[in-house]
Amino acid sequence: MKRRLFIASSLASLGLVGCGPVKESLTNGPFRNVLLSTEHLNNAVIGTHGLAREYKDSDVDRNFRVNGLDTPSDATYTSLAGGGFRDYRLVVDGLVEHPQKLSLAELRAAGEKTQITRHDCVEGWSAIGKWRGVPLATVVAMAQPKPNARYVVFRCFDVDQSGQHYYESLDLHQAAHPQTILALDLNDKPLDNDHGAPVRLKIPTQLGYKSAKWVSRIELVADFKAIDGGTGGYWEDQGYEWYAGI
Ligand SMILES: Nc1nc2c(c(=O)[nH]1)N[C@H]1C(S)=C(S)[C@@H](COP(=O)(O)O)O[C@H]1N2
Ligand SMILES: [Mo]
Repeated sequence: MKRRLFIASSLASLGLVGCGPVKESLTNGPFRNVLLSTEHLNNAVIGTHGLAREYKDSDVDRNFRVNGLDTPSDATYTSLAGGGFRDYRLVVDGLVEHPQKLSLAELRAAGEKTQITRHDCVEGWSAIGKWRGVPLATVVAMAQPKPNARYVVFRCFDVDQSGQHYYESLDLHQAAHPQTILALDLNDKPLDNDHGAPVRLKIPTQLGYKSAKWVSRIELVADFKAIDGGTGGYWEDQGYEWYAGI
């Protein structure tokens, strides 16, 4: 953990990594190889079995930083947000026996849990937040993955300047981790739009970019090679590692 954060923050201080505006220099510049070679030095400490540390209420950072692409401003998202997300439905489909379209009330009724964990961005900043939501495992189980399903892909509402949608993926093992949740609340309030309302992934055992905000759809797939750049996520397509375990 310390080593990864140290590497992340030293790179960040040199301006070599970023989760937002500096994307161009990362992907096209000479630093791409530096990032890739350093990232693979970071062996997982928590791994996929261990638990991320949980904190006390008094540890919570009340001002949780906003990071990443811009909050979606397209007509669909704006009108859903305008209606307090009453018409939002989380689609769960792909390789499942029972596709789902879940309202926020249905999601909450599936069984909420709270966890106070630290979010670690690859740029070198961290923030402790109190997250409340539904274990991803619960939602995946409702849809009942078919035997050939291996990954859970998160499709997001936001797009970058070239029109590329943010997306992320986990394998079923990571998806079943007890601290991997679909968060609806941050610090005792429904997520605000900038933090990913109405539903975001929060996976404290992995780096921040895995915690996809503004999730519109969860798709179960056998592999993700055919999706966008084929590496399993928006940042992965720019060279970040798919496995971002802390
Ligand atoms: N849909 C979407 N999810 C995203 C991002 C994004 O740009 N779009 N940025 C990621 C990155 S790099 C980080 S550090 C966190 C930031 O979450 P926050 O804005 O709640 O701090 O969201 C992650 N999830
Ligand atoms: Mo990030």
